[in-house]
Amino acid sequence: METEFYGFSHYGPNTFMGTEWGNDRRPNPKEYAPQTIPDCDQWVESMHAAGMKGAVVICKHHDGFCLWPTESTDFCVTNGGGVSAQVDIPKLFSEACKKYGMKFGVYLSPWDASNEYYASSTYVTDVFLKQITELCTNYGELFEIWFDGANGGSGYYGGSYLTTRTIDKKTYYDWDNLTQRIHEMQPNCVVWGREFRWCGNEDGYSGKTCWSNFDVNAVNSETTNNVGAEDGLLFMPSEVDVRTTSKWFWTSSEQAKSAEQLFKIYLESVGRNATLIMNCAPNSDGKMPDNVRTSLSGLGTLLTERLSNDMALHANVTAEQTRTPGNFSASNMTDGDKTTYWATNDDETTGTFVIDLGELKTIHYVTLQEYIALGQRVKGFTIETSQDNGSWDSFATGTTIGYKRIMAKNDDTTSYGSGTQARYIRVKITDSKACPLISTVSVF
Ligand code: FUL
Repeated sequence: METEFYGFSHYGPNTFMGTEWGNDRRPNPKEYAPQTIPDCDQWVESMHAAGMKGAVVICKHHDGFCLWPTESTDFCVTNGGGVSAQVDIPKLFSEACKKYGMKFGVYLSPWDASNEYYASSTYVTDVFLKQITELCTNYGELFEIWFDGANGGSGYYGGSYLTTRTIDKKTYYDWDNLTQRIHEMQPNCVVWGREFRWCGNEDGYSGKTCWSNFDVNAVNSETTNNVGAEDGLLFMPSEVDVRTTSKWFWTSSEQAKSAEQLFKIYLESVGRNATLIMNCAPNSDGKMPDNVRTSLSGLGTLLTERLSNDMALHANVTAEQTRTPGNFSASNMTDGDKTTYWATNDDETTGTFVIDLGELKTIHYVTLQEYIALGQRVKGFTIETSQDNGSWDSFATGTTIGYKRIMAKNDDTTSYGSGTQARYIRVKITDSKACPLISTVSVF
């Protein structure tokens, strides 16, 4: 969750065919035909400029084409067109991530439309696990492995160039075993669909109420993924996956979303207790297109201008309740140390604190963070502002906080606006599953 914001690069045969899920036939490996070595350095540089802290590269999409020289199948870069045989995408991409100080992750589609063994157990043990093993051992440390829920069915990938082969997504891959194997190779890598959940849409938002807890019976239900489950037994945070254009793979006519649109997505994902994975699709020249680059760097500028200068850092905070004994004082929320936190006593599930900014300031956002290592607790809160510590105006009302909740005035993410004049900010935790633990309050 602390990684917060990272990228996705959809690139492969689809980039050259102008498709999202291939054509109604098995692609010819020669259709993946880079004429020069793809410029992964420039891809990652573009994502870094947006403020991302990591990036995930597509290594195999649903078409089954492996973008690295693999022993698991011939359907890979070794047999592609152009300079393909010299291209090892995870290698180039991981080197670029290292250069820009970004975490590195891989996407590997479980569903494989081309592999002759798909739907038999041989595929899982001798193809898919082999691919996972190659990616987990040859390219350095991974922070995330992305598996994708799309999986066969009655469309052309399940039908016309393969005989329809349906599998039970829950049991076929033996996820318990695969997850364990991944952790043996990559202890710090989080596993898609196991340790974090898809947010339930591809439009760039998590629920205003967003529990990191999840109900084991609800895994992969689109309706519940956005909100999570207050009493779910799994800690499985929401991850928002979204496109910077309207497609996952590049096509020549694609418009990029504006920096303002991407900023709104950020507020509605990172700002709602989810992580954000934003797709940036390179073109068939192996470059990140200019329009995407412009929006990404514009987003980076907005994040710096609007969310990096914390006016509450080292500000004076007083709380009406403070846990004793121990160091749980209100100043822990503004000390810039995410490992310290303010807490109430065990029997108190509400609490109030006031931040004094020292002078009148123009504020746009108030950010709250729970000390999430001890579980997500808060169910309701209000934020008010005052110029004189006497009369108070409502700023916003919310439900869950979680790892991070960014509140705009009235929780309205649509426009930056002219801000609110305030010296004092009062936060009331109105409901919590257990005594609230707040590690950070920030004001921007
Ligand atoms: C979806 C896939 O079908 C898309 O092609 C894309 O990879 C997206 C991230 O997930 O389920």
